[in-house]
Amino acid sequence: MYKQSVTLSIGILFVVMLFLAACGGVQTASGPTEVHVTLNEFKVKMDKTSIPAGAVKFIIDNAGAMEHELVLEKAGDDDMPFEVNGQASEAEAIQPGKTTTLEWTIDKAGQYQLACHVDKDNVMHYALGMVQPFTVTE
Ligand SMILES: [Cu+2]
Repeated sequence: MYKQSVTLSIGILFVVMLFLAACGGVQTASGPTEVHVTLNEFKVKMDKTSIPAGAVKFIIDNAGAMEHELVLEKAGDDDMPFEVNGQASEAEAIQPGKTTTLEWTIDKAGQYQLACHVDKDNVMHYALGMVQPFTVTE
């Protein structure tokens, strides 16, 4: 009787471990956080403004009539993209009607922003409101 219940307990434990392993697997396979960004004259719109730290994929749609760009930077900065291995956290020269992506890993929680720093024909997009702050959580 004792032996039987021990065998049963080990069996249940095994099933529980399998279940936990499966859940962990789902989490690691989920990939970067996807954020949809829409650019317009003169706004930057995000479908979410709070994301967890880690890999993020911005899917950027230029729905405006002008060329725009998108710079990922610290909140309050003015055209200060991050740089890692010679790569900058920005997508430049996005033509009207075009969609592009920017993938980046944000390790640190804090306040960031997505901004357009195109300054053409005396039109400073950033000054006209093309900036959207967002929060990165732990
Ligand atoms: Cu712009």
